[in-house]
Amino acid sequence: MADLNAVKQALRAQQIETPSWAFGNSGTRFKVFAQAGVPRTPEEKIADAATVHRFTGVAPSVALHIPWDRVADYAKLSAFAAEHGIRLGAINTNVFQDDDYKLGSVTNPDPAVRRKATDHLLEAVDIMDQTGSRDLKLWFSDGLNYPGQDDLRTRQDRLAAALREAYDRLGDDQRILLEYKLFEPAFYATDVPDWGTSYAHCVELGPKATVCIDTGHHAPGTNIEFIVSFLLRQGKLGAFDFNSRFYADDDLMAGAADPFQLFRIMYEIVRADALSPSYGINFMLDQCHNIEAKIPAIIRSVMNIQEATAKALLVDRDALFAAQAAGDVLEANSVLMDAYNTDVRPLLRDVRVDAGLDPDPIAAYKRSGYQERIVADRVGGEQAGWGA
Ligand code: PSV
Ligand code: MN
Repeated sequence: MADLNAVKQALRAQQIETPSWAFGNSGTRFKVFAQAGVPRTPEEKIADAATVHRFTGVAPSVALHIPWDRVADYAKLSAFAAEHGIRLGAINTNVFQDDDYKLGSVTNPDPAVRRKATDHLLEAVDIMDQTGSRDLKLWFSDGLNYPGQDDLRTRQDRLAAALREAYDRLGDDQRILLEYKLFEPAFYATDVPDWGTSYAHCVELGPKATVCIDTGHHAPGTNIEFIVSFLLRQGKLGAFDFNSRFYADDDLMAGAADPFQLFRIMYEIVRADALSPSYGINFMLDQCHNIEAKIPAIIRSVMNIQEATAKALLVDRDALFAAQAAGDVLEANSVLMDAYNTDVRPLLRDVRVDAGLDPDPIAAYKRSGYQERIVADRVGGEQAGWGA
């Protein structure tokens, strides 16, 4: 049996990073449905992220995306976050929205465009120096739409060169998180399409480069927990971008589409004793709330991850390992399923009450009047949005 006190302690210590862009407007290429009260500035996004932390107690940092969150003084922004009880987390780069990047950023055939893109990565490390962020998160939309459009192999060389420059610019306590994505916006070939490509580049770079798994970036049916377990064994899993998908990169609330998959992922984390913040994995969300209210959707995502984690912590590992060693297929599966089928909501309510929080974060948020306040206050100016 899992030790209930240890389970509670682990849940209390868990940390989940929210993404600044999830608080802003987002949509599909067909329509962005704007919502009242959406932040207009990085400071307002930070205030919303702090609100998620206030009600959940486990979301003490917010990731920034540059240039969406560009400010004149990042040290001041960091102090602003601290005043609100949170800190600035990963710095996400954006080399996918300028006209120059039509044929790629760091893998573009034009050396001037590659220089511009690489300079942006270096600028992001300058920002990290000011915000105190540890993580530089890199995602490249680079790829090809048509066979023959460019040379697949040369593009890997260009990618490696840019990564090397960024890596060499890192401080002692900073690291690269290299994210992969199967497709989109490129439809034929993406330059970092899968974990193997990301892993190989990270190994070539050195110990300060690790893989970021965005759960929405795989082919349907991919066994993500296998990737998690493999990368953990290699010491190369740096971060998650959690979200849910039904078809492609849907960016829905974590745990909404496939809570069982999220449980299986969290089991591998628990299995490797990698849950504690001291292990160094950055458990981030990367979501877009196109039709649902944003702050409660983010709170719900945090709660879903907590539930998957609680179930993973409840797995009776002695019984599981014994059944596995005995080759008892049915028993091993049943031990795992017992944990998954446990209703952990009462346990999590206890954990929250012990931490001085409301047991029901969404109800508490609704009662707090925060939503009404931001709707009343945030009038005029331009709402923040994905891509704005
Ligand atoms: C790309 O789809 C991605 O997952 C990367 O993490 C980007 O930085 C993020 O989405 C932007 O929303
Ligand atoms: Mn992502």
